[in-house]
Amino acid sequence: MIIRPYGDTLDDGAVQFSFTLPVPEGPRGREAARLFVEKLGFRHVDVVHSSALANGFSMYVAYGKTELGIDYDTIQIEDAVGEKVYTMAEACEVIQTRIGRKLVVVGACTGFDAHTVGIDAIMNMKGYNHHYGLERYGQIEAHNLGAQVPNEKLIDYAVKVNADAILVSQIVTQKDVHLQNLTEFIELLQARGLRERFILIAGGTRIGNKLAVELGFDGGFGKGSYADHVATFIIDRMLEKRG
Ligand code: B12
Repeated sequence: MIIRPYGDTLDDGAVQFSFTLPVPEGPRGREAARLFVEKLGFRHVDVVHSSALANGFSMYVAYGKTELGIDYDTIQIEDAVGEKVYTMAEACEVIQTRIGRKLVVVGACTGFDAHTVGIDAIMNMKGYNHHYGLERYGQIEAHNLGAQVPNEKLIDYAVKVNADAILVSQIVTQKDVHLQNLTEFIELLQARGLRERFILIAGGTRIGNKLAVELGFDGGFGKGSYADHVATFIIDRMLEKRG
């Protein structure tokens, strides 16, 4: 099935753009914006909004139409967890009966990244969007170190409490700082011979399972993730490791 974006009518190919240009707002800026969208291959381009941002800078909203489409049937995704996601009660039951001890999970938002809400959503007692966080799980000992935690400190802490899994949150992705930071984290673990000791999970708005695995993590979680997904992933990995 071929699909394409639409606006007024199904299949009309309409796309909305929003971008800034380093020029003053005005007719010349608007024409530059129109030509830019046309250059991307869109037709029937219309600049519907423009405004000045600061001296010499302006922003634009434009519409354009495309005939390109995507074959939806060929799309494959690689999520970290499959269809079966344990509820909190199920997760605790499996940990108790099949692992036989509490799991220790340590998490932080690392580097200079100050965004705590994402890691809190996964770890804090109250959780997020009607899904309790890992601190609420009776069979999980959760340590949330907060934000702006240096990679070394997170690793030291995980060693100290003998963690089973380490959770790393990265929300700021400007200039690919998340890639540098996550890579440094893996390199530090490798240098200390600790890579295989922990189940490593990366998460954040622009993190997916594929990217996380490419960077050397066991799994990755993006938007819409809950503690349920993370607990399921850790349990499945623990059971896999134990054969
Ligand atoms: C709140 C907020 C802040 C607050 C943060 C307060 C706090 N205590 O966290 C404050 C004001 C401090 C802030 C600061 C900055 N912010 Co800010 N901030 C936001 C905002 C509005 C919401 C983020 C949020 O809380 N989302 C809600 C949570 C629940 O969603 P989430 O983080 O995606 O988490 C979910 C998943 O990603 C995943 N997840 C996340 N982490 C993890 C970890 C694991 C292990 C797992 C499994 C899953 C997981 O699960 C969560 C639940 O589903 C976003 C814009 C937005 N609407 O997203 C910008 C945004 C993230 N901020 C941005 C920026 C640029 C900044 C600043 C650099 C601004 C500045 N110039 O000073 C500073 C950063 C300073 C720093 N050193 O980090 C940009 C980032 C752009 C980019 N691509 O890098 C955004 C996208 C805004 C924007 N559009 O420009 N910010």
